[in-house]
Parts: sequence; structure tokens; C-alpha cells
Amino acid sequence: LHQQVRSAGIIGAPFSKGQPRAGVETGPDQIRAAGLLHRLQEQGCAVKDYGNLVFEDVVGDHPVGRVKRARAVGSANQRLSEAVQAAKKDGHTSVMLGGDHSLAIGSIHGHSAAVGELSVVWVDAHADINTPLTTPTGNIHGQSMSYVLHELRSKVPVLPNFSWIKPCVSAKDLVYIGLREVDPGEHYILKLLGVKVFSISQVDQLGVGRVMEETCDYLFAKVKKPIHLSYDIDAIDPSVTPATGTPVVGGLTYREGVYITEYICQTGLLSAVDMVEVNPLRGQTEQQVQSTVNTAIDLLLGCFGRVREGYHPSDYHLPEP
Ligand code: EXY
Ligand code: MN
Ligand code: MN
Repeated sequence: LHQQVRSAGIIGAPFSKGQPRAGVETGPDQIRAAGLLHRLQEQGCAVKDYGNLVFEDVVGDHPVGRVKRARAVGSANQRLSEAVQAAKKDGHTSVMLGGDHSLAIGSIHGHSAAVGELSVVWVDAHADINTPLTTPTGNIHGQSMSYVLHELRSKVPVLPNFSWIKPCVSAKDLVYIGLREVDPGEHYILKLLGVKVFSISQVDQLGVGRVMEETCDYLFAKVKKPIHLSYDIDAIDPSVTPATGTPVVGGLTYREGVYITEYICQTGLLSAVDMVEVNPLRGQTEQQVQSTVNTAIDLLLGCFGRVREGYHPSDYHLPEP
């Protein structure tokens, strides 16, 4: 049934200050309430729930240049980084339930602090690679990658509560999938650094099967590094996952989204996953919320060995009449 024993270390990160919309901090509890732990255990995955992180309030968190709530984002991510390091040291595949996508800063940092060099697969409608100086909104969830990339070090000023962050990912170890709303500064950075991007247009052209083959051929060309999968639920089409803060039309289908997780799982290299930007308050109906939350769960099940063809136990015997 399961080729290898997998174990998930679940870290809830109820944090929303990387963007302006309330509700995304309830993501971890909603995803648990919809049965994530039980569903993982049912498919033979060991699960350790580390509970929700507690983030302190930061007073006087006024904008730094254009950047909003830097101090709160910096300190929350420092806490998250430590939690991810602990989950990795306990031997789990780290599962960070967001919360907004600014949390990828601490998740990637902690993952890298524990295991060394990483490959990052970033599945998103957005590139989240604005610097504090290119950001059109000041929201840090649109800037996360800029803080962890070696190549952008000299372009990113050190914000208050960010001095603990050491860039830890090389541009050649990053692949984007699903992009369809990229700011001019971000597009420039992606070209400048030669980052591998499979925009939604390339998914249309090649199909998700070839996109995943090419993603892994590219990442594994030299050495196979542990994979950090950072999955923004807004990568999926808003007809399926509408309860999110920055929906963009024309996204991945449910099937494409799940295929990405199945494919990454079968590499055997998945070492940490983020599931972010599920915002129950952005659903207009209960059905919209459930569809979004259930899709997030199915993506995580795919990360931990679920296959849609079905299973049978290795000792299965066909009943004789
Ligand atoms: N690119 C825009 C910005 O930097 O504000 C929008 C970012 C949305 C980020 C979402 C979570 O992926
Ligand atoms: Mn994102
Ligand atoms: Mn996004």
C-alpha cells in the first residue's frame, strides 16, 4: 500500500500580517477541523501535530518605507523557523499550515537550517519575489522569496526583526509553477536571475505531466536536494478554491493541482511543505469555503502518498466462492 513510511509534522501558523485581509489566520484550525490528521493517518502516514504557534503582538509596527508590519512578520517567521527546525530534527516532513505566504520566509529558513541546501517548488498565481523596494503594495506575502534568495542579498535592505534571516536558496534551485499575475519588478528579477518558471501558459502548452518531468529534470540535474514545496492555494482556479485573499482567474485545475503533489511525493525527496492563503472569510458561501479547505487537504494527501488509482494491501486475497 505504501512504499515508504511517511511522517508529517504539522505546524499551525495562524498569521495574517503579511497582507491586509482578516481571516487567513483561521486557516490552520479550519484545515484540521475538516479532518486533515485523520485522513493522513487513514492513508498510513504517521502524524505529529505540534499545534499552533503563538505570535506576540508588536506595538509601533509602523511602515518601513513601503513595507507594512515588518516587525510582526519578522518575529513570527523567526518563531516559525525554529518550529520547522524542530520538526525536521524529529524526523518529520514539515507541514506548515498558514496563514499568509509571508510565512514561507521562516519555513524555508528553518528547513534549510535543519537540512542544508534545498530545492524550492513554488506553486502560486504570484511570484512573491518583490523586494521591499519594488513592492507595489507593501504586503510582505508578495515579497517572501526576495528575503531567502542569495542572489538578491544586495537588493534587499534589512528590515526591523529581519536581521536573523540568512539567504539560503540559490536561484538555480527554484522553480515556479502556475504564475499568471507577476508585477514588472518581479518579471525583471525572474529574467535577471534566470529563474525557471512554468507560467500557467506553459502548463497549457506542455501539460502538467511534462511540466513536472521538466521541473524535476531541472532540479535534479546535478544533485538531488530535499524539496521544499510552497503551495499557495490561489495557484488553483478560483472556481475551485475561491476562499483566498488574492484570487486570479485562469488557474490550475483541481486535477493539475493534485498531480503536482503526487509527482513531488513520488520523487521521495519532499522534506517540507507549506499550505498557505486559505482564507475562510473570503468565501461567499459555506460551499465555497468547504471546496477551498477540502482542496487544500487533498493537495496535502497527495504530498503524503495518496494516489488516485487506488490501493490494495500487499496481503490482499481475492475471496473464493
Ligand atoms: N504581487 C502583488 C504584491 O506584491 O502585493 C500581489 C501579491 C499577492 C501574493 C499572494 C499570496 O501569493
Ligand atoms: Mn503566494
Ligand atoms: Mn498567490
